[in-house]
Amino acid sequence: MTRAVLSLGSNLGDREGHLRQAVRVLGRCVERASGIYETPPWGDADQPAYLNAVVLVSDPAAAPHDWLQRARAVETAALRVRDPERRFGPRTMDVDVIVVRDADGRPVLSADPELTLPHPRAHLRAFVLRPWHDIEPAAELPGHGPIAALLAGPALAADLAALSPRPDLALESTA
Ligand code: PH2
Ligand code: MG
Ligand code: MG
Repeated sequence: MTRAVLSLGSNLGDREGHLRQAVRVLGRCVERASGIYETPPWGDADQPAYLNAVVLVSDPAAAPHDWLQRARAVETAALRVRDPERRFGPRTMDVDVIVVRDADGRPVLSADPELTLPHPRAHLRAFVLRPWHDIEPAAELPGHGPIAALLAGPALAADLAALSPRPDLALESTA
């Protein structure tokens, strides 16, 4: 049994459709889904704005690495093409594994370069922490403390101010 926090992002094509498809592909694993935010591109300014959201997932049968497999399956379903020249470049769908917790709620730590846990840049990314905080306000990012404290700190203030909630969009389909 593991639980994971996954960050979803899209900045090419039908961005909302890609996020909703991600939730469909993840299926019954999805316990909670955040609202959608419009966010300026981080890390590589020369690309369109993103839609970002976060989902909490769990599966009695999933080992930590299974979440990476599933993240890639979601990206493949959105026909993502990887550009090796642009690590932080545009993409139809990006699913990042932010944290994984074991059956007792303890965070899984991993230095595997394929799946580093917790995600090594999560503490720098308002577009991850803000939607995550909306659905799990007491969460902690191992090594960095409560995400509420990270969001209240000066380092993220400018990025947070640049996020716009998109209440006109919804991650979970009622159709
Ligand atoms: N993902 C990236 C690079 N930059 N910027 C925003 N706002 N949102 C993202 O999801 C994002 C990004 C590569 O993973
Ligand atoms: Mg990413
Ligand atoms: Mg990624």
